[in-house]
Amino acid sequence: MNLKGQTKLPIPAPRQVDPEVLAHEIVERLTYRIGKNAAAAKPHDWLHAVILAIRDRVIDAWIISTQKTYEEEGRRVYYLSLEFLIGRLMRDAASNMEMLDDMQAALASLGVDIDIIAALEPDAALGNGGLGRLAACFMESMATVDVPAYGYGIRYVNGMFRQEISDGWQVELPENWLAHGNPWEFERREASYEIGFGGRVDPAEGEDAGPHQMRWRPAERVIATPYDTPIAGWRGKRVNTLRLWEAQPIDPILLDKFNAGDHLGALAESNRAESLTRVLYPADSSAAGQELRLRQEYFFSSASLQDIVRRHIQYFGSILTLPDKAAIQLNDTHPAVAVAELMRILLDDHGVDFAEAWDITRRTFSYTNHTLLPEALESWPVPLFERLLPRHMQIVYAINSKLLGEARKSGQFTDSAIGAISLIDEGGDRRVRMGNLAFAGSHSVNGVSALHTDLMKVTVFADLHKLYPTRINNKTNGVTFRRWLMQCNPGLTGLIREAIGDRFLDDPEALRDLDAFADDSGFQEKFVAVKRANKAALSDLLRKRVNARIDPAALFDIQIKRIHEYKRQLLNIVEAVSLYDQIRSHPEKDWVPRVKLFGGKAASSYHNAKLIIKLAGDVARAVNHDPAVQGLLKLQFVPNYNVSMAEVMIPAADLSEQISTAGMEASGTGNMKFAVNGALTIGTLDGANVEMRDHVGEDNIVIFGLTAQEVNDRRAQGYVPREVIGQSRELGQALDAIASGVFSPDDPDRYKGLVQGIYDHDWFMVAADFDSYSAAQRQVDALWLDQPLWAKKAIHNVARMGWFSSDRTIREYAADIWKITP
Ligand code: B1N
Ligand code: IMP
Repeated sequence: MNLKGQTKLPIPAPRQVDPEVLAHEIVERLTYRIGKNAAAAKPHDWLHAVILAIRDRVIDAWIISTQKTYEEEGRRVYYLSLEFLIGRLMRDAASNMEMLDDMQAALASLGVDIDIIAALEPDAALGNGGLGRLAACFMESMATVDVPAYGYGIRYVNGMFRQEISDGWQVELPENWLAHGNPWEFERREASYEIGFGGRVDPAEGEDAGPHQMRWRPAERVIATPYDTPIAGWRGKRVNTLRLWEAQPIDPILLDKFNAGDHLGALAESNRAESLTRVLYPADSSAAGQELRLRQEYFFSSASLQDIVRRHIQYFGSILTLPDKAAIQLNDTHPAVAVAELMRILLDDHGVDFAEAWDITRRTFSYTNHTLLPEALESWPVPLFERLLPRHMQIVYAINSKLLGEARKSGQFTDSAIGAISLIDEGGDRRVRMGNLAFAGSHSVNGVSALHTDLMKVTVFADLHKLYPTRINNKTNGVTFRRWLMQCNPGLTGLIREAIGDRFLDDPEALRDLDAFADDSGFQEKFVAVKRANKAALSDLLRKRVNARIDPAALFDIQIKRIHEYKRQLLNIVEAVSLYDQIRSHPEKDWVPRVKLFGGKAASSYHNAKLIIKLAGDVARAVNHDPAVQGLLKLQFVPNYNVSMAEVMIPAADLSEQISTAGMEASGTGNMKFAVNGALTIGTLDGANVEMRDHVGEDNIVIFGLTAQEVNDRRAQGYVPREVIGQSRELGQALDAIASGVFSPDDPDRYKGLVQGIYDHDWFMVAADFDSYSAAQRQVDALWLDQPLWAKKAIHNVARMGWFSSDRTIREYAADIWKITP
């Protein structure tokens, strides 16, 4: 069927937006869609009705965008990601459709407080942290800069777990974000596909079957059904689709078994299918490694590719032109099996010969690498891969033979270098290397910050880079300023508009004009007042949530991100302990009142990360209640850090902690959100911090610690942390206090092992960077005492962060990788 003719169908007329019309529409939705009148409506009903009213506007624009995409017949982008960390959508959609103020007024006229109902919307938390949130920022930016794009992922029933803190320890609880239904999504049963697992492979029958053509007969099959969510860009210019797959059984119930009395057996297949998309793996920066994870990866990659190929053939007739019309971006290696899946579709379903199939595949895919941490590089045991995906295993071997043939022919590689290029890791148990598969199967391989990209070329991908020297390129991450400035910080946004007008709303680089106000004392005062109001709001929230009393006048020093040893929350806590000692020893000094806030989740199986959370709580208890500290230092661990919490904490920060061991944080994106909201950064020269320093200027950021090169050199020379600790009295005292149970009298040995690790190997260089970090913190204190100077530097940060908009990042992807001009 050719659908081109359909594009001439009439499109809906634009709707009016004013408070009166909106109020009417809300009440109408409440009545006829939810079945309640205003008197009976509960807050959740109002939320639902409001979302439906916004959604109608979004749908109008969605239909127009979709038609435009079909008419233009240009290349589309497919962003494949196992994670989309979206957060709430109501304010985002209303603001992007330019109806937020009118909606607020409409609700007020109905006696409903928009803030109260907005807070009821659950976070769509289908991601762990930075990687998933980046995918969400990219979706919004692609719509904003008018790139026709689809996001493809999994509709997890249980996304990121809810974190509770019980007796100081992290407890993980399931979060049911779909409990009240999801008004943003549309089930599309007509676009379902079958996904196979296991079974056997036979040679294809028929006379014209080629030598590479096979027939895979899976032993097990499930159905993938999509749910579509519209994603609106700024000013509703374009609305793209996020398509998330749900697994369903082929037969919901086996009636023969049921009738024979085997009630559990009758539902076994159904449960097995549904468990595929039940939960998000809560691992950040580490490979999950279980069979269910590989099943999830193949499930969503196969469904997405079948959908992409189906759409392409429907409109363009032949699969051979796929690369001209489709650019598929792999968000890390989680969807890398898609490379083998497209090869299978080309070879087996369409009889394309191997060389041409490989050419089509490589022209279609591109791959983004997000980490160099060895524990995060995905690889699958060959026996598991072969059992689950026997046909794909054959294809991986065939690709490998071609790849290694090319490497040999080039004559520039030793046997060990050939081993590093291979798709199969032959050391120990044999494993399929997903990074090498993604690299080989793509025409572009990008890193996410300049430093990270440089390191890719000399570490994991050194040999592949030598073989294909033009393939690696950099695309420094960015964040969407709609959510991370305009929505989360209306006070600052209003102040900026007053000062420099509205141009920055459409072009974040126009924030530059604010540089002229950095020295203006009148503007500084207003700027400080906005920050102060945001701090008071956070302080109120923390009083309600965790009964914390924090003074908005103090310096708010915030570290929020996943808990990971390389991110060095431990360095921050140890420094706090040392500061605690110093305040007690020298109460007469001019100490700056500081509140240290921590937040973030630990992977369920990550012992040290959980221990670090407990330590933060233990130190907080001791410090916060010690009268000798006179309220000069407070610590607070904020439970269940998520996107919505980030939206309150980031605008309230004075100081942003970005203190990873240099060379280990691929980019960071939290760092960017803080700076554009007027926090100063204390950080290492890691990830995108390096480029942030270049943009904001080295006077406006506090850099400390070893560089990536120095970290490397120190390790190569044989780093002895015990010697370093011996030379730093402050560090030694702080570590010994922690190790000896000063903060854990109920269990004095609790932190022995953790501290011992620092003495023995200190892989993350906490000791090596401690003195430099501590000195940097005292530099921060001194600066705080000069409030106008602090304000000036903070304003420069806001003014100079425009380049870190994800719109810029997406334009670079479009121009250099996808080759499309929006
Ligand atoms: O991706 C972010 C970067 O800003 C961060 O620096 C980086 O750490 C993060 C396995 C990951 N890298 N790898 C992951 C996530 C889930 C998983 O199962 C690895 N996350 C990052 C965006 O570029
Ligand atoms: P970063 O690791 O500080 O760069 O964090 C990147 C971004 O990911 C943050 O700004 C948040 O938007 C998001 N993020 C990080 N950790 C979490 C988490 O535990 N829950 C929800 N969002 C997170």
